[in-house]
Amino acid sequence: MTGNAPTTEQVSSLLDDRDLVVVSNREPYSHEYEDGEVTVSRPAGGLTSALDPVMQSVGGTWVAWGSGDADHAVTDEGGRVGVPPESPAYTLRRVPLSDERVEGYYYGYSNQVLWPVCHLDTAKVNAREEFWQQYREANRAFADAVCGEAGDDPVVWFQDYHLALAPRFVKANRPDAFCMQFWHIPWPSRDVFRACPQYERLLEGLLGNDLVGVHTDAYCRNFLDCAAALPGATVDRATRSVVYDGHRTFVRPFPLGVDADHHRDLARSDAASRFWREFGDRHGLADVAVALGVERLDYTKGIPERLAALERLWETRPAWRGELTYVQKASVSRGEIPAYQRLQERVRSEVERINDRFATDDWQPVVYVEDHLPQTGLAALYREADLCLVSALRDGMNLVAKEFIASQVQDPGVLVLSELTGASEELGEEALTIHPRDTHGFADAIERGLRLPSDDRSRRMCELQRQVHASDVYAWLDAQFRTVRAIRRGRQRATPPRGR
Ligand code: GDG
Repeated sequence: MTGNAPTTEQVSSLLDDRDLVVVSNREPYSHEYEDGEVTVSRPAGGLTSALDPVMQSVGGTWVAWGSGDADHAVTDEGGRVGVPPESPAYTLRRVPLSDERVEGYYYGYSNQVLWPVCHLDTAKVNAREEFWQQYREANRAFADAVCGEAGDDPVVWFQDYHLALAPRFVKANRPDAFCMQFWHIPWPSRDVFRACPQYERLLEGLLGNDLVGVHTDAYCRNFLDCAAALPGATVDRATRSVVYDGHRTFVRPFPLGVDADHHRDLARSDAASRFWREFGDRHGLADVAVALGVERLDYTKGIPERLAALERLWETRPAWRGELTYVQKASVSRGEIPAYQRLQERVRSEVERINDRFATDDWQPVVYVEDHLPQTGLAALYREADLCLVSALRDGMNLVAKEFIASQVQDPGVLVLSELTGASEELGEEALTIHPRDTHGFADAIERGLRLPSDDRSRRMCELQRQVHASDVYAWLDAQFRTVRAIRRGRQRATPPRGR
């Protein structure tokens, strides 16, 4: 946690000292068996590692799927365990889900229906009836766990698209709860959202919240358009709110940021320098320009489109052969789903083909890494890269772009950014903006980035860093908790005092 993190007093006062219950699919700590011993995995993702210190300081409850194989061996009879394990500061309540439920709820409905719909790829939707049943049941299980844990008047904060139905289930049981949800992926237009057969049920579930947060203004408008078409719902665009079933839900953009100070410090660390010395030597990166891509192997991230632009560059501007190496850090993700398996095969075979086509005795065009890197390793790649290429076909925000910016502690690099990311709303002016399917324009932008004069690079990076530090993950938390307080104050004023 860095100096920008809110103090216990700040968070508690914004929440009026009410209990905070965070609910997410992934858990912040998981217990696994390793050679018969129980070991603990630490928070990994950006969001988990930002919320964990907040939870440690305010001490609430985190409800999540217990996915580790030793998870249920260390909990009490109610599924609870204190975390962090060495000095417990808050309660992790683990929700057990059978393999069949995970298959249908997570790999099925969440990632083969909601994910493609929200990323505007409706051809990939696989709307099997049993996926929906499992999604409903899993949401019911999360909601039951929340109701079992929450004290009086809690603030319950749901994360993401895995939990669209849970807020209404919670609200039905616990009308005293203030329910809020952050939707981390894009919210599509109404026409696209209707590709999902249960779109009305999903909206009803989400409108059980008091506050729904999305990354951008555009997603906020799309959400209101969808709600306006729900029978029985009334949308008030002036207050950006929806009244449904007698209850008002506010919808607001809260662009997520990263812990920028932390990423800057990682990039300055000795461990990052050591990592780079070894990595750079192994892959012959000392005397070439380096372009970098970092992502899960997901069809929304535009990896084949990026490889096509790089191939075009090496093909039409051969001076860059031997001068520019592209490093692709790719993590296997959702490998049980056929569309993801196809993408993995396609990316690996394209990398091989491009390397076969252009490689020389002492130069390899694409360095492809699937290993999970330590944070310092990733920081080293960000720091040393001359270009970061983000070419998503759709992306709710894209934190890689922001992590790259925060890690520019030496000679500043250049961000090449897809206009189809949420991040483009904030960073598009100082990044080199591309359309990922315009191969020619994309190749031009790569070359332009490589030739950008140093004063132009510094000016752009300075502005980008100002932006990323000003809108970091703690500003994101603060904006949401302030909105919670404003909504609650507004409601208290609207309620006539009792007994008069
Ligand atoms: C979803 C939305 C939205 C990757 N490889 C390694 C590693 N990573 C970390 C990165 C970054 C994270 O993974 C990826 O975050 P993104 O935001 O780019 O993408 P999604 O996973 O799709 O996230 C997205 C986000 O939610 C938050 O709301 O921005 O639009 O799709 O933090 O650093 N980290 C380490 N080693 C790796 O090898 N340590």
